Amino acid sequence: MSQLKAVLQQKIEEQRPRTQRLLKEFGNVVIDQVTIEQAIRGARDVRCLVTDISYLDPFEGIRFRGKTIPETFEALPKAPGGEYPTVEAFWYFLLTGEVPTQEQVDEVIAEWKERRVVPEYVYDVIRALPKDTHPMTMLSAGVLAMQRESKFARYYNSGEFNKNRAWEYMYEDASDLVARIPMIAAFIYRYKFKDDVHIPPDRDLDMGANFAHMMGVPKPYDDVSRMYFILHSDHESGNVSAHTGHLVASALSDAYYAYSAALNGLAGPLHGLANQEVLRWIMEFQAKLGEGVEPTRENVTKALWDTLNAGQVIPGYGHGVLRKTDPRYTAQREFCLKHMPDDPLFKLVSMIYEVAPGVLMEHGKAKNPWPNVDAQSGVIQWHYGVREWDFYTVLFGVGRALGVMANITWDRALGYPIERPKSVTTAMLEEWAAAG
Ligand code: AMX
Repeated sequence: MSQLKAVLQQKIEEQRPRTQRLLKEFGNVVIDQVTIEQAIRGARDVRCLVTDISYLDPFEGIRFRGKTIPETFEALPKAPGGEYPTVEAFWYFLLTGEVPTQEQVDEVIAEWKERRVVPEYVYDVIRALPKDTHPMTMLSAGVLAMQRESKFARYYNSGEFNKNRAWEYMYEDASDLVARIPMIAAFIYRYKFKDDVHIPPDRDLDMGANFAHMMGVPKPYDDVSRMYFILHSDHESGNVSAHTGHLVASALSDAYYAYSAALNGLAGPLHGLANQEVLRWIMEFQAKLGEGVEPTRENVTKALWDTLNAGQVIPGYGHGVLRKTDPRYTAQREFCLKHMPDDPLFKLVSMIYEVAPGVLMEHGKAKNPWPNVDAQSGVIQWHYGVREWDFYTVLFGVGRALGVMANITWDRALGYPIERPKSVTTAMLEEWAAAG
């Protein structure tokens, strides 16, 4: 058994009695109430999900396993010659809550090289789609096609299914999926945008560096990839992609079914697709401005108001939980300030950052006028030559797999049941409203 799996098993054995005790002794303790508004408006802020992988404070932002983004970057072993931790180190940390040693990281890196082989039929499925199909559809279809490989599904059908051991098979699928999804993503990129000419993987490289290599983008894109996948991994359980993954897996659907579904949610413009929307907005703005005309506070302000007055949202701004600038935005901004401070698009994004919160406050609708992760991420991709913005949500999907896969492994470990919230009718709400 790998060190990661052994440590995970130990953590699971320590955690199970805590969950059991809460259920048996304190199951009736009330932790929230639900208002009519929350029932109608997307269950916002209702506390009814449990995860230890990450926690999102509205003002502080995300903590992965108790650590802020800077603390996470600081604590984990870095890739050789890189500024950021390897994705493999982060995976170990997300699953176990422990900072791995270099030796433990090396073991995961070696394991992923074995796991990452994608069956050829997955690529055939993607190739069978019309070439102008959205890359997110291709990714979701590729992941779904791979369901045939599920060790969890095979175990379930073996006649020996034991709930206590289900996590082991989910862990196998989860590990295969996180190792394979960057391969599928790089394939989609080169199939769609680089004349179907592919670059074989390099056995000497960790996941982030190998992804950059297969994309055909030189350094520091290896570090960009590591940073990007870590930042996009998890944002507690309630967001559309994480929640979808958790929900689908709760029916004992395997990791491939669950993650294909999660990707379909990520593909929505109010969620992951917002990063592509940000780039589209910026390009439309520049086109309207005309060749050689500099963006100014005045013309950016006007463009933002034009968007709002047309009844559209400003992509990359606002959030369901956050009430300040997203630290994932800040982390990427710091990268830009260090590596590409003079990039014209970065300057424009910075100008939008100066102006948009004020505009949104004056507009008076958004509860959070500050930027989220998507406001900054596309600009970095653009800078390093990945300019096909249709592809950006696929990158998000590669990163988000880490969080969803860690969560559904733990879901099975802790024996979480099928998820099934209760609905009520409008007439019932009216009755309760009348009764005060
Ligand atoms: N521009 C314009 N209006 C906005 C807005 C924005 N960026 N953000 C919120 N609003 C509006 C909402 O549309 C809503 O209007 P309505 O009352 O007419 O329906 C009102 O403000 C209140 O919304 P809210 O409670 O502040 O936000 P929410 O929790 O309902 O939605 C989110 C959150 C992210 C969907 C929303 O802020 C939004 O649409 N932002 C733009 C898209 C985006 O950046 N999405 C990415 C989020 C991060 C991610 O998941 N990747």
